[in-house]
Amino acid sequence: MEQEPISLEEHLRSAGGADAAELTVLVTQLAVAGRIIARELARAALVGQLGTTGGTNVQGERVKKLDVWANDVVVRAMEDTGLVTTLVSEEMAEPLRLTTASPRGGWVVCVDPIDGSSNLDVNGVVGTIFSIRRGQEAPRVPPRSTSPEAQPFDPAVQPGTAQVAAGYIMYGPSTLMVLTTGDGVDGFTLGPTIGEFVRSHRRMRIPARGRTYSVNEGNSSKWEPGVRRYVEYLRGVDVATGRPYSARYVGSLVADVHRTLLEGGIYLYPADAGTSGGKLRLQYEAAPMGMLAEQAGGRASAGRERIMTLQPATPHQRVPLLIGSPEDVALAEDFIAGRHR
Ligand code: AFP
Repeated sequence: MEQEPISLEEHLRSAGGADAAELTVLVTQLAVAGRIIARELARAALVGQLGTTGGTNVQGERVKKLDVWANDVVVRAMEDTGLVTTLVSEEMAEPLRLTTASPRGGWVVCVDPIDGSSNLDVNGVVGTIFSIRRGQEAPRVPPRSTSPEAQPFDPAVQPGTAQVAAGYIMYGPSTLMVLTTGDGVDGFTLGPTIGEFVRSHRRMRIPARGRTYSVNEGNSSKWEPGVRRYVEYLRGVDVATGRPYSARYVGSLVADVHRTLLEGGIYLYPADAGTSGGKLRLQYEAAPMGMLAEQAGGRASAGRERIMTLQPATPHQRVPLLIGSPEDVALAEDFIAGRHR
């Protein structure tokens, strides 16, 4: 624990740089939304907030009451900043376009208000995932083509490399925000008495290799052969390579990636064989987790390419995800490419 407790706001302000002031407002507002969501989760069963709304979202998933409720909390928090031009959310079919007074051109926020919704009614760990990008296109060389068929810049669909900040808020035994603004990864625990996020995990680094793998093995019959061989390899017995790995799967990306960042190993959500999609959404699941993993010394891959450089075609585009320790992700890619049998 640090000698002097450092609050989230102090940490952000000390980052410096032209964006620090506005980023501090955006991230501390997300922290406020996180505190409100944490309180509601704690009392949800007492106030009829468990269960579904009866509707489905743009992903075709049954919507939980808390999915919609948490989305409203995040939308209000971002609107109140006056800094956001575009809000992409798992719970909104179309991006929300807002006007901004930001002298820096405004910001785009992509968010999964409740990640791991299937855990809500069983009192399991869930989280909020967020990703912050610029509202205006950064100068590029060569400049974007102006020909009629060229895609105009759309702030709602940008690659992971456009992220200025990314993080998640994990609602577990403690409420914890894990954040990067492009200079390493830090964790902030919500002090239950002071109601402030205080830095508790300084400069998090993922181990080069782990002993744990995290995947929904129920889908294994749908995986491509390379993925199946890789998971079979992890279950093989070989002391020298630390196998068999232990299997851990919470069903919430936030919980499974958080454990992986701290203890090493790999989380996978592969695509079904013959499809490129996978389940996880690029903009508010894979890309923010990818930035965190890379900033902590890890890797994030779609199997054959780096997650962070993928250009989404739509706000809710899905991608396969392999994320975790650099050596584990590299080995998984070798199996997928057939370089390892
Ligand atoms: P929800 O937020 O819709 O529950 O999805 C959770 C998630 O996107 C991710 O958090 C989990 O790792 C993964 O999906 C769980 O998916 P399966 O239930 O198919 O294993």
